[in-house]
Order: sequence, then C-alpha cells, then structure tokens
Amino acid sequence: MNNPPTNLKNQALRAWVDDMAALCQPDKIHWCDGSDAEYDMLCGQMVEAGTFIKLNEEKRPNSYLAFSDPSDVARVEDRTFICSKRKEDAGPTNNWLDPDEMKAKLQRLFDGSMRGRTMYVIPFSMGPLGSPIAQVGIEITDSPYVVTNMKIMTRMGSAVLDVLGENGTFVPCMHSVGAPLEPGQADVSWPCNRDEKWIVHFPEERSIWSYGSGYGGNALLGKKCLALRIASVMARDEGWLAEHMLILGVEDPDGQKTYVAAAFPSACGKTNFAMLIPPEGFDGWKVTTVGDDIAWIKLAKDGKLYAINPEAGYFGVAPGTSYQTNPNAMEACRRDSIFTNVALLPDGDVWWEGMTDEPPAEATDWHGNPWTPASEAKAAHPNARFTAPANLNPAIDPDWEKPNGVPISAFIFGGRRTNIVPLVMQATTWHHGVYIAATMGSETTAAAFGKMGVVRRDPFAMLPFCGYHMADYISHWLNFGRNIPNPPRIFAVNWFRKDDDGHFIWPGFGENMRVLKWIVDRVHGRAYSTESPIGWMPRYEDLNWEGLEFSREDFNKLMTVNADLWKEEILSHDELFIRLYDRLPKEMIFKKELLLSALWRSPTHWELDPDKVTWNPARGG
Ligand code: TSX
Ligand code: MN
Repeated sequence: MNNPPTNLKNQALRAWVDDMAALCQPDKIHWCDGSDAEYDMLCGQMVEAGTFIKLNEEKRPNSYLAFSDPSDVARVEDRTFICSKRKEDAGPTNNWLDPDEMKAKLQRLFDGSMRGRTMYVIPFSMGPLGSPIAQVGIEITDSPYVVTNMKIMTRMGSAVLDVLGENGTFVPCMHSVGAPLEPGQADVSWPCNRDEKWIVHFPEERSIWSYGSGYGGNALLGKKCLALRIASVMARDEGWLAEHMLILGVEDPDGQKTYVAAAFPSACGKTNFAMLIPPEGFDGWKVTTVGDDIAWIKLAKDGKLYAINPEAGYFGVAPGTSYQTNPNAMEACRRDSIFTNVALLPDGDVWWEGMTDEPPAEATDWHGNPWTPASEAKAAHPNARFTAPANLNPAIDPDWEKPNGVPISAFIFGGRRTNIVPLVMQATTWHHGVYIAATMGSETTAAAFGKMGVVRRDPFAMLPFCGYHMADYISHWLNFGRNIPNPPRIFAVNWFRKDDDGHFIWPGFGENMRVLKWIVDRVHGRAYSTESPIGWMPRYEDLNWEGLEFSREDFNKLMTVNADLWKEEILSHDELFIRLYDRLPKEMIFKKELLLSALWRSPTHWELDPDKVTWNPARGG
C-alpha cells in the first residue's frame, strides 16, 4: 500500500508517514512526484468526480474551475489556533488551547478520517529549491485539489526529497478534509466537514494540523500556516523576518534597480501593487514582481537585507481583477490555472464581478445555478480565487528565483483609511517606522466584517498570521533593526483617502507609481521632503505629475495633517497597546508621547487662526 519513492532517504519522514497512515486509515498512499503527468492524472480524476470543470481549451488552456461547498469559502480565523506550551506565548491576539489537549483532540479527529480516500504525500519547498533561505515542508492530505494547487503555489515533488536528504528537517503539515467515506458511499464534489474545522499550529515543535476545510489558506498549508505562522516563529528564534509582504523591483531609466517590500492588510490591492504598470509620464521606468504576498528576509554579511518570495504562484482574489486594474494578473491566469468559486460562462470560460465593464448575458454562478445580470446574488463569491503560476506574470522579475534573494531598500506599510492618514510619508527613524507599522489599521469595508468604516488595527498586516505574541513580534522588529548598519527606509502609504463628498481623491492603481518613484528617489537621496509632525512628506513639486492632471489643491487634501484628528488617532493606539501591555516594548509608548508632543500647537494660535491646527506640505513646517 505504501510505495515510497526510491529517493526517499529520510527515515524521520518515512516513520511520520507510516504513523499518519496508521492513524488516518486511507485506502491508498500516493507519494507526489510533482510531474505534469501526475497533475494531469489528478485533474482528470477530479473532472470525473465533479470537483473540477475543465475550461475551454482555446479560451483558457489547461485550466480548471472548482465550486467549493458554501460552508468552505475562506480562512477560518476563529478556528485558527496557536498551541504554544504557555498561553502567554501565543499572546492576546491568537486563539490558544493547551497543546496536549489539542493533540488528544486531533488524534480523535484524524482517527480514520481518510477512510475511503487516497492519502497524498506532498514534498514541497517554500523558496527556490536549495536556496539557503528556503524551508522544506511535507503536506499529507486527502484532497487532490490541494495537491494540484500546491503544484502551482510551491516547488513540489520528487526533487524536494533530494534536497531533504537523509538528515534534513521538514515542517510536517497534516491535512484532512474530515469527510471519510463508508464502503459504497458516494463522494461529493467538494468534501469538507461542515461541523468542525480546526487550523492548528504547534510553534515549539513547528508542526501544523488542519482539519475539516479544503479551501485556500486552511488547506494549502505551505502558505499562511508554514510561510507565515510557523516561519514567524523560526524567524524570531533565528534572527530573520517572515513577513506578509509583496516584493517588487523598480527599474529607473538608467537601469538602476531598487527593491521594496510592502505590507497591506487584506482588501488593499496588494497583488495589484506588486504588478503595477507605470502610467504615462514614466518612460523608461519598469516595475517587476518578485512576490505578491509573503517575504522571507535575512540580513547578509554585506549589511543589507535580502528577501525571497517563498511561493511559486499567486492565490489571488479574482473579483475586481481586470485588464484595467491588473493586466499582469489577468495574463498570469490566462492558462495553466485553477479557479475556485468564480462563475462559468456558456463558452467554458470564467467570469467574475469587475472583470468586464459589461456583465455576461448568462452564466453559472459559484453555487452551480443559472445566473443573469438580473440575479440578485453575485455570480462569483467575493473571495473567489485564481491559482496561477508566478512565471506567467509578464512582469515577473528576472531575479525572482535567485536563491540568495534580492536586496531590499525600503519597507512600505499601507492601510485603507478614508481620512486622517496622508497619501505618503516617510518614517524619521527605524523605531518610528516600527511604530507606524505596529499601529497601522484598515477601515472595514464589507458589512460581513462588522460596522462599516471602523478602524481595525492590524500590526504589520500580521495579526491573523503571527505565530506568537504580537508584542514580542514588535520587539523582534526593533531588535532586528539594531543589527542593520544602514537599515531600509520605512514609508507609510494610503491610496484610499476620500473628499467631503465621499469620492476617492487619489486615482490609485498605476498612478501609485508617482508615490513609488518618490520613495525610491528618497532611498537614493534624490528627492526632497519636508518635516511634518508625523513624518517626512513630499511637497507637490516633489512628485512627477507628467501625464496626470492632479491639482495642488487635491494634493493638499491628500496630505493635510489635522492636528486635532491626529491627536485622537494617536490616543486610539492605546487600545492596541493596552491589549499588548505586558510585553509591549517601551519604545512604542515613548514614540506615542513624542508624536503627541509634536502635534501640540499653542491654543492662542488656534483661536487666532484655526487653520494653524492643520499642517500641509505647501506651507511646510
Ligand atoms: O488595488 C488597488 N489599488 C492598488 C493598485 C496598485 N485598489 C483596489 C482595492 C481593492 C482590492 C484601489 N482602489 C486603489 C489602488 O491604488 N485605489 C482604489 C480606490 C479607487 C477606486 C476607483 C477609482 C479610483 C480609486 N477610479 C475609478 O474607478 C475610475
Ligand atoms: Mn495575504
């Protein structure tokens, strides 16, 4: 029943697979070799089983569509646990259960959980094969959907066993959809467990157990579970960074290349920014993608930071993606891709809200029901995804698979804020940058996430992805900075400020290049900036406006720092700080006090000239 490949030399892996097979009692064990033949075979099987619909070979070559169970459409944060030995080490922002109790529970759940199914063993590398920054994981799963997605999203298969060798270490990633089949029981197209889902991490032993879901980050365990939650623990222990960041390269007309890494919470258009196309007025400038979601960053002997993208594909949100908003992503999923919960067109192609100006006359929605533009429900689920190979992105960086990574010159942190936060500013120091990142927030957009327009703090965009105490994470960033001789500059951006009529002031998308250029120019000492109470800011004349009509007045609307509102903003940081109180580094408190001091203005001035309580770059300090 168990036929391990001949290049399996790792006894620990052999023993673990034997143990898990005994526990889960699958009908068969399949060791994935990662070949195209294996991929085609599994896709064919899933077409047979009704999990996959083969898309039109002319319109969408070698591509498939899956509709998930309606109970299984997103990451389940309330079912996600960090089971460190001590609750304090998971911190107040993570769910926690005692690891021994959790293991007992998992043993019960996984006991016979794969009956009637095939157990797949997926060797995968997060990062280029053999890269000194990469990590090996082994995912055991009973989902062929997971296998095919892991083939796109990671370096997967036989070659990973060679990298692992006899004594290499790997992160064991145990996954079951939690839907065993009795003899003769017919399968469903999207097996999962509607009653129970568990996404569990054991940070001390660096292992992952996931039960009950077949969707995205719940099931493709290399991504959020390994590359962020477990890797963040490794990074803390070993002195590097595992970040929820895109990595992009900016090439200027002289051919000079500058790499930046940027963190945004969800729904801020991270993938769009990673694949930005410079607008009119930027002849000779080029933006290239290294990664769109995760960065692993190490300090090298030359004193610079080098980053790799541990992934090999994009698991991107489909709705809103179009040839207008992100042509490179559209090209990446032109072929060889898997779509989940988008709509099916009569011609065998896919569609989703925002893909075209005009909706199609008819489609099959993600529930599998007939859909027309008159239908009340959406055709695609708002969290519908494409799984696309990174090397199909026309803007892929030539060095995206460089084993030692690319040098990072700046960090950018962004959020979705309709007022108060300016378009762009630069932190004055590393610890100021850490403060900005620690207190970054995004306004809620969908009613599903609670009240509209409420700011949710999401430190470093890592709140759902940090495998330990968030205050220790902030300390780790401060510590890390202490060892860098000439650290990357840190910037904050906000594409989402609105005017009094509720309209976005900034056009965003490709026009963000104007901000990116200023950031790159600042890094190289080529751009001017002026001191505001909350950071360094460009004046109107410090950005390139060629090819865009954007007035000085509108720029001032984007950049105005209202002292009253900013004092409230900074006082509201206390809500987060009190939550993290017992381990919060003192720098955060000191910085908060200093920022408040900088915002203080003489009340007599306020009375004489209310305008003096606001600062904008036109007037300078
Ligand atoms: O991704 C976005 N970016 C970053 C692009 C590099 N989005 C989409 C966010 C949801 C995922 C944006 N939305 C951006 C942005 O910069 N800005 C906005 C807001 C906005 C939306 C529409 C328009 C302008 C701004 N204009 C028109 O629709 C014509
Ligand atoms: Mn992400």
